Amino acid sequence: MSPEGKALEALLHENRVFNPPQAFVEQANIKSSEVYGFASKDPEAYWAQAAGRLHWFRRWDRVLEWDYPKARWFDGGLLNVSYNCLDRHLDSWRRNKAALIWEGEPGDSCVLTYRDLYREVNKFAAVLRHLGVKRGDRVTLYLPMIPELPIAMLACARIGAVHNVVFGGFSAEALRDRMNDIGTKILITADGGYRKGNIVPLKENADLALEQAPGVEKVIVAKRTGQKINFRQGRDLWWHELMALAPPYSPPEEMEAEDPLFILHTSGTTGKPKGVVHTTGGYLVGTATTAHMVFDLKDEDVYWCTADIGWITGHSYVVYGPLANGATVLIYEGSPEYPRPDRFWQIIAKYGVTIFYTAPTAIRSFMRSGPAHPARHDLSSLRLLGTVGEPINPEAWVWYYNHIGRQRCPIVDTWWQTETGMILISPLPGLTPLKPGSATRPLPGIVADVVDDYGRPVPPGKGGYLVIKQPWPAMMRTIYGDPERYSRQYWQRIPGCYFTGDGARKDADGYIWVLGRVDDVINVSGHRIGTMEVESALVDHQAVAEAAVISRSHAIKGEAIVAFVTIKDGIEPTPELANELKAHVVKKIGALARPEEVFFTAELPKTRSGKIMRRLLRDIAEGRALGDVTTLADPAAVNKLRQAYAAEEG
Ligand code: 7RM
Repeated sequence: MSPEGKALEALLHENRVFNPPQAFVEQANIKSSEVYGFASKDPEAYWAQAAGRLHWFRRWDRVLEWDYPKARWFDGGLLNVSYNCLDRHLDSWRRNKAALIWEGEPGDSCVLTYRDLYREVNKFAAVLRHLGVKRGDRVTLYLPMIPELPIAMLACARIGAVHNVVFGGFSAEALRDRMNDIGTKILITADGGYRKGNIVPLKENADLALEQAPGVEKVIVAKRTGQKINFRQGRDLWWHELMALAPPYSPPEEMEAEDPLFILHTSGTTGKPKGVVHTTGGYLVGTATTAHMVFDLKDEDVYWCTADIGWITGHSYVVYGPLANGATVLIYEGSPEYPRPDRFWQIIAKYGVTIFYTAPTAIRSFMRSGPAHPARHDLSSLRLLGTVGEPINPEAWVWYYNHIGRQRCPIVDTWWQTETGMILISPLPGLTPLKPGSATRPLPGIVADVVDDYGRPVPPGKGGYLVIKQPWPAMMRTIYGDPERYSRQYWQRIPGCYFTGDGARKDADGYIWVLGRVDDVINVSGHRIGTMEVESALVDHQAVAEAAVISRSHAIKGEAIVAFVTIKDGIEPTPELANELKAHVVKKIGALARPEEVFFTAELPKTRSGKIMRRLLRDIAEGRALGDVTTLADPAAVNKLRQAYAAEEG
């Protein structure tokens, strides 16, 4: 870090402001900014009120016990997450309301009402109990996006078992490591799943993983594709056969607020994946209340978050937050591009989706295939859009606003992490004027700031580290099996604060602009530049679809900027265009950010959740052997890219 504690220079400035449309304001769940004042004056009273959204078997004794960096929320309280997401809705007219609308990639579909979902969850809870699963036992779920996945999660929650969802796109090794890390006894998987018209061989992967996961006693297999699989007698059991014998009711356990609900692994920049532990009470209070405020959920909504349930976004905002609110949730199994690039728009029109929440990387790929695809479909049901996962460049924001929201829908740019469990920084859609590219302000009850290495707030407009200064209910409680790493990595880096690992700047209005991970920072001639800012400038050029910027060592400047650029269909990747792009960055940011090199590529290396793996691009630019590629969506593409880069470098 620099001696003055100067963390990051913020160079891009976006001045457009979009006010919430009057029609939206009038019907919004949160109409008055008083909630911010109330929450900051008396945070515990605010969170107690939020907890009042839930059903508690026993009320908590204390809202918060904060023994830095250990938090206990709603201690003494007893509740059950599946009871809150299901049972209590059955006492109302919602019993026959659609809870899940499910669409398979091949075009099959089904609807589960709250009553249906309740019945399936009860039966599966009974199945798990019958197999000897008890409170606190860990259960791994390795499933496609089919109803069995949320059913199994809610069934675990019902009996107090701790679920560990492993994204269905992960490999056998990744599954094995995660199961062994947490000591799983039961694995729930499927024969296969559909993706881009192909079958993902989940059971085959699971069989490989199980060869080196001796602690797993039983494997429950849901039938999705019907393809031939190996079945080991005594260990493997069919989901449908177990369910056929299960009783229709299985009582919910009364869980302590601080009992763990799930473990979800997240990859750090280095080292093995961390098992992030989330608990019962605080997590559900946090996700239920933010789903209500940020997505403005109403009973009439058809809500669609496109994230896979295997990521935190799917846990918090496909399953728990929306179902705790009694919402109708759409789940789509497959790829946005199958069978054609307009599948999402076709689904929105088919079901009359009102709230649509997706990732910037998806939006940029929609931009690339062009506005004609959404233009062909009736998207008039949409009333609110959201984004999550990475900073959204203003051009993509404005495209989303114009071509998907058709200038009617506010966009909630929601900043949060696996570790935070719930959205922490986001607009409230009926209240907050929007600036494209900014997640705007911390939600009520959240205290966030931008600071230097010593924890001192940096002046407006200056870059620094994004930190959170007060505990919040859905915060991670520990890393499974490694409490020391929890303290060190998140709470000791900046004195007194939760360290997010993100760089940000705050503008004069107090709006936060997330600049990306601080390990994605480049230091050119003493200027620390967020790679995202350069990327944003590149994507601002009409020829560019997507850009990833990294640095390689440079004798004079310390580091030099290398831009990997994907251009739009039908445009030629010429040396002239490369020069034009360099000039464009200079125009948008300044000469200090001028890329040394612009390298055109058809594909950028991405994780399966769509995050660009800049670490691999750095390896390529430095001519090093590639590091760990096991989390890549397409490991072959990165090798081609490396060869092409080496050839051009001569
Ligand atoms: C929800 C999720 C967390 C990291 C986080 C940021 C980046 C997420 C935004 C964002 C800018 C956003 N969890 N990030 N949301 N950056 N604006 N709205 O993605 O654990 O997988 O990733 O993602 O860098 O630290 S995550």
